[in-house]
Amino acid sequence: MKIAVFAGDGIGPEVTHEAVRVLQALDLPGLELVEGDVGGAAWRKHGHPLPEATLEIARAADAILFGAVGDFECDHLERHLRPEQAILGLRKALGLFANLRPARVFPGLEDHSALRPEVAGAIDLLIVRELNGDVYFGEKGIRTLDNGERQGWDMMAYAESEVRRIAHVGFKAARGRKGRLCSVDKANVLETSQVWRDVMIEVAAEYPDVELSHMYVDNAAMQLVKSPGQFDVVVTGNLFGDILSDQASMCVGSIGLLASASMAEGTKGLYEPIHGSAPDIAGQGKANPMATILSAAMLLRHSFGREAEAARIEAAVAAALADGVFGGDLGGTYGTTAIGDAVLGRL
Ligand code: GGG
Repeated sequence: MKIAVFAGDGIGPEVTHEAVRVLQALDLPGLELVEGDVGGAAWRKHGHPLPEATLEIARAADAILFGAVGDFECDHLERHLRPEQAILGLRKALGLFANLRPARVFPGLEDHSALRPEVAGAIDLLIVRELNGDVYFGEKGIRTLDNGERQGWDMMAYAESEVRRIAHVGFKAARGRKGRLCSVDKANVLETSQVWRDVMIEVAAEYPDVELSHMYVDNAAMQLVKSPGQFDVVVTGNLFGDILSDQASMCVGSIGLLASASMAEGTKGLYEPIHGSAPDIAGQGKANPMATILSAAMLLRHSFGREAEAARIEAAVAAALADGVFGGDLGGTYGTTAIGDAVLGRL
């Protein structure tokens, strides 16, 4: 049970530390934690955000627990040296193409000010974000136009095979839930989205028990705010999924609560909070580690089949929230360590 732990930048080390404490408290047989450098922290030490040594640790591990990357002090660097290239590089190198981002309202948070109580109880959705394609990985550059202006460009592309494999993940997930899959695209404007939609319809024929619907991304953003309870599984591309899942996090209270699993064809997975490095609160002991603790639960479930332990962690987080253990992100006063202690005490 070899787990690579890549804490990264900003609040990454603080929140990852709490998730590791939770994993260690479970007394899992054969648990081995191997740390590696990523992001701005790795660039400072090794001159690269994803050093070869870190990639080796990742390849040798059964699963990866990832904190966050992002560092303003690296803004001047060329793109391939920026901290974010660590997570993008890991996703690409390990073939992690499917990102599962569940969002549900924990008991005790229904009346939280970030929510509308009348819709809160109904929210239990899963965003399936494609992770290896789209503008993220297309060719890109900055060129000079004839009039002397600089023009930035990013190529957006999706091959049928890339859409097909994420479609299967979405349909299978919907099959294990309420049986509804909403595919989000921008097919009225983008050719990539037309291919995306065509493939979704083709794959749907293999899942007659799943109800497929389509939504333009602008409408999906609006519907998420208006009536988030209508969604079961949402499958979408890399960029739209990145944006919509941050939005979904505020439907359930805070981005500090959303965990994620990034999956490959095999069993290896990378697990991380959906939030970034939050440099404004880094090192102050203020960050909410629950999203990372919940990511550790997803790690145990998806990479090791340890459903009982995963459920124990999730129940402990839910119990802490029900008892009012709120971090600053939820308007409370609990700090990072206190939240970790509260979850550990309820395990
Ligand atoms: N834990 C998530 C994280 O560190 N995010 C920073 C980031 O730049 N992510 C890129 C992405 O998810 O698309």
